[in-house]
Amino acid sequence: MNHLKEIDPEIAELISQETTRQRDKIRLIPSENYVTNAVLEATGSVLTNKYSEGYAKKRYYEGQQLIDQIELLAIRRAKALFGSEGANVQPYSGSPANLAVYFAFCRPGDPIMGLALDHGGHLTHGWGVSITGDFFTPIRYELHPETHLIDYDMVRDLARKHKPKVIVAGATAYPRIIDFEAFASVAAEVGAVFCVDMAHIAGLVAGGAHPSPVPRADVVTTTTHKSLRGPRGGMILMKKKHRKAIKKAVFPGLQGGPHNHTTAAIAVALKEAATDEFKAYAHKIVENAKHLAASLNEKGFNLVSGGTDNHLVLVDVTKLGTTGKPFAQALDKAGIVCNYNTVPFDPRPPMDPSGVRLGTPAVTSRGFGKPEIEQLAGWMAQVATHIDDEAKLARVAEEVKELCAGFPAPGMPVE
Ligand code: DSN
Repeated sequence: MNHLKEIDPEIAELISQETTRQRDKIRLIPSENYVTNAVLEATGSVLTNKYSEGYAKKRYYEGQQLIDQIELLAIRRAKALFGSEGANVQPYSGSPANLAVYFAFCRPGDPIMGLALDHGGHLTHGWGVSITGDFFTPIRYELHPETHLIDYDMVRDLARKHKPKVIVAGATAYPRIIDFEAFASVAAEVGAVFCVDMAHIAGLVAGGAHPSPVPRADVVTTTTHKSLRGPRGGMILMKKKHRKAIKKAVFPGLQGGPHNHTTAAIAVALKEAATDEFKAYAHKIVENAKHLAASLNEKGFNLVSGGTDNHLVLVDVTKLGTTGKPFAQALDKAGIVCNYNTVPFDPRPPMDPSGVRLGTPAVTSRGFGKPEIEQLAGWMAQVATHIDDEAKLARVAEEVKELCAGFPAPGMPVE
């Protein structure tokens, strides 16, 4: 970063400190990861200089000889990796991708159905403060109060009653496999477009570590930077019959020029995700999450739904005598970064809910396995009993740093 250091030493210094933070801490936010140097290089390339509104062979600017090839390559790779009939790689991220789907199939005020945010859904699945819950009429299904699994009876009942135009399956804090078949049959019965937001699990789907929604869904949205381990961006996969509607909704419906540096980096990530190495990585993410769940269970942590089938673990920490926010803050001081999160039927407010959300994509990228996960669970138990003990938290942070030094993460300079 020699040029940056010279032109803007303040920003250079902040990036350098963030690099150190990512290198020295255990990052457990389930939606974060470490991209490879190849993805970083494509993201930081001259492609950022180019405008290319439109789609390949039909642009509103000249000079697209190479941009077209890049976008077509990304589309081909997305279709091949996920087995989809169509792919749009222009959405700026997951939220615009979801909005584009609603825009493609709904008019303002139409009913759209998704998992309630406080039960593990996403803002853009129709939560009130989001444009998706304001411009459309949200119908929210929830988890079952005892099992904390998606209440498929509720999904069917609500769908029959409200006839949503779009039914969304997908979550940001749901540790179990989603029954796409069940959703597809409800959507078919009520004539809804079936959309799966697979942002969290895209890498698992790519690597065969989670059932794919692609064969059953009309459209599948995703971010590209979570378990898929690409740059910050979005994609929509679709059945052939929906290709035109999605195309129109993304551009000119919702966005201007695509971010070509991101498109190129998505193409790189998709190439990486098609390798046997990535398949092993995807399975290891799940193995590590299951092991983390089992280790935390042993130490008396209370896990939502009792465990996990995917990359994340949701923990209700109130039985440990704390709440989500102070526990997450203490963990951060101990070098373990997660986010506080509501648990199903949470009586506490979102700014200090009952739980924390933990995910294994990033630690798996740096090569953690069983022993490191056990060590991690041990540290988390120590933090739970020493939340206000600054010296203890600092000691754990030193130990965490030492462990991390032995597991260099992709894209991180090694000291
Ligand atoms: N904000 C993301 C997450 O952390 O789950 C979802 O978009």
